[in-house]
Amino acid sequence: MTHASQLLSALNVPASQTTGGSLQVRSPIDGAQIGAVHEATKQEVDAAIARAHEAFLAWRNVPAPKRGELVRLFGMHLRQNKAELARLVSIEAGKITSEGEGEVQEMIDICDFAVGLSRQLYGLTIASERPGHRMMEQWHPIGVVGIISAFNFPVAVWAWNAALALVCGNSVVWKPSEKTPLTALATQALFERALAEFSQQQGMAAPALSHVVNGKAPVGEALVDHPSVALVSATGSTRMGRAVGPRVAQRFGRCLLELGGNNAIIVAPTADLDLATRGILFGAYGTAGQRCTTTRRVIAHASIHDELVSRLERARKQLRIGNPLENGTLVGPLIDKGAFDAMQKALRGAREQGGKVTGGDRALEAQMPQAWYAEPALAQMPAQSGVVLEETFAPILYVLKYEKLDDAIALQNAVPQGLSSAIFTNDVREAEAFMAASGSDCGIANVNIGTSGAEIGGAFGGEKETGGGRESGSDAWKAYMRRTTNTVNYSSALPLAQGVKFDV
Ligand code: UN1
Repeated sequence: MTHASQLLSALNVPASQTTGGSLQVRSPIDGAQIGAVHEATKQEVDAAIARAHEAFLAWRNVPAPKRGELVRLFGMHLRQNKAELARLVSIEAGKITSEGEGEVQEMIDICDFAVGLSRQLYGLTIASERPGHRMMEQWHPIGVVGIISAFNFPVAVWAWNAALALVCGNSVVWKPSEKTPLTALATQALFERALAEFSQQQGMAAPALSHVVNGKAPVGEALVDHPSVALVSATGSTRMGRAVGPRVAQRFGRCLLELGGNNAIIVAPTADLDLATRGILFGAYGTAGQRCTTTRRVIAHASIHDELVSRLERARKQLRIGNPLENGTLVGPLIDKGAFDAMQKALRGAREQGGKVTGGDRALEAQMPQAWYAEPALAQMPAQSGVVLEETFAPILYVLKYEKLDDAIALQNAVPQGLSSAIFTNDVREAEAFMAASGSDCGIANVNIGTSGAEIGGAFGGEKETGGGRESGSDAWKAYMRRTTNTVNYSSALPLAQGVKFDV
């Protein structure tokens, strides 16, 4: 697919960065090789971190609204290059065109959010118990932020982290997925253009605020173990998070983990079934089931279960599978053979557990023998066990039945992951019960809308094996800063807190 090289050159990525390296990059669309990227050595990772740390030392003293100006310029470059970057996302990650564009739009949105935030890094003032004293808190930059991202959102996840980290006064070092290094290099090239413009505008030398280190696990490990990386923000599988979390904790670094999901939609008796069907269809089969927020389970009330399943079946069969760059395609390829094999294994497991499975076969093998397309699958399950408890990154929807809402909520919560969840109901009591403390245990709990496609304005992340981190909107920025509590005595006495006396 020569088109990737044209896009890379339009995005100002030097050919030397994307050819001749040991990391082969393939497009999941047809399996063709589209690049060969250099893999960073440990020394190179260390050097990038050292440069990022040096940049941080200066950047932390730049007023936050000025830091916002850099992110504003970056957002402008993203706007100007949206079509090219989005197409590269489609080619490298296999997303359909509108989802590739949506991904770049998320980057633009988070830049806008971060620019506003750069004037709103508020700390509290706190009433002191002592006369003539004042208490307050300040939020200061934390240092180098290491970002580890996954193939399925190859650039947006970096942007959620980087835009906030930069306005907060930090620098970033990015290890993208080894499956999607090209979009990372293109994003970095756009950022460097913004940085050059900013530096010229400010009359200063461009600080080395952002670095990309490509490669496999050892590159991630070098980032994770480095004492100068104050925060490691990692998105990916629970297995990856289990490896990263303790290593960062070992050196008392900070972690922001956004790991697997096993997201469910409860469909209640009063649900608008048209809406529910559409929400489930996009949630389960959009992005070929490769979002951490993908709908993996439907828990349907017995009274509407059969009707819902027949609607889903009808719609599922109409989904057009194919080249994601072609108009009308709704389901693109899986990222690679490993993903297809995992899907087949899960479907075998579902059948062994008594599930009734439709779909799931390989598609378009004759046209694209080196690529891995699959029919979306639906599995009606007798119980929630085995494969249903696992996150399989593929378009498989498990359907379960319930009688009482409490049972549905218990089922929805009875998985190890806790990212996203939803209920379709027109009963306000049910909707509120689902969102209450005793309702969904996930980081995201929606009503009459699916589990995926969250806006950047809210905090994004989840509980349990999802890792507990929150990225993106609301007050997620606080994870990228350190808090200092300041007590100032403006009296001429020295009263101790809690009334303690200590006079000689
Ligand atoms: C992910 O799959 O890693 O809610 C994140 C969504 C997107 C984010 C998905 N905004 O689907």
